[in-house]
Amino acid sequence: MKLYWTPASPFTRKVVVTARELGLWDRIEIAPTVWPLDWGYATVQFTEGLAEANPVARIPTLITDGGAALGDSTLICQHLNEIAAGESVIPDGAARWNMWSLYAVADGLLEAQIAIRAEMLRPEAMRSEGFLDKQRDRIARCFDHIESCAEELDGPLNLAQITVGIACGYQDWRDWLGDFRPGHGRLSRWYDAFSERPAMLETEPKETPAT
Ligand SMILES: N[C@@H](CCC(=O)N[C@@H](CS)C(=O)NCC(=O)O)C(=O)O
Repeated sequence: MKLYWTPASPFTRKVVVTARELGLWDRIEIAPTVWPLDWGYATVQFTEGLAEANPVARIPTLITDGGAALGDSTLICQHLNEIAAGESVIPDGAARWNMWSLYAVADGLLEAQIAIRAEMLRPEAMRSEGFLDKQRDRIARCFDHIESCAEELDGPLNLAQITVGIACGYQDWRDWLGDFRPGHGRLSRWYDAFSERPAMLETEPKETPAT
């Protein structure tokens, strides 16, 4: 498999953490991507092969062993879960839909974080404070929701936990997003432990290398 990747992307980190936790990481070849800083508001020069494989031209994009291009992290994680031998991060039965419910909140939180990142890349005079506030409000509601059902983070490892952990990590890394901990004690304590997992430590976010 081949993964279009950068260490700065939380959606890509979700895929990498999932692959590591499922024991599939050594089956994935990395294709590093570059992102000129105007990517947030302009069409940029794409890394060779990315737009040809996935016209949406976003990462993560995974080329499966069968040659299918999967251009969405949720889809990629489902594919990885399907081919993993014995391991699973998607529970069966009733627990499955509780997991997907929490997952969708954490994934929406990631989308809001990235929307702010893109807006912050615009020249200051072009930024919309209303848009930024809307995303900040969404992030606050999502963290409040996760805190209110934090007991769901305590079971066996699943994709919702991975996504919540990555959202917390992104919030810490982009310090202009603000500290998620005040008022979220159970989530904070859970994240302190979760962030020590080897798959989390080995994928801590970094800026995209220039070349
Ligand atoms: N829903 C997509 C979102 C992917 C996404 O937004 N990726 C960002 C990086 S974190 C990207 O490639 N942005 C480049 C662009 O929008 O031009 C997923 O889950 O994979």
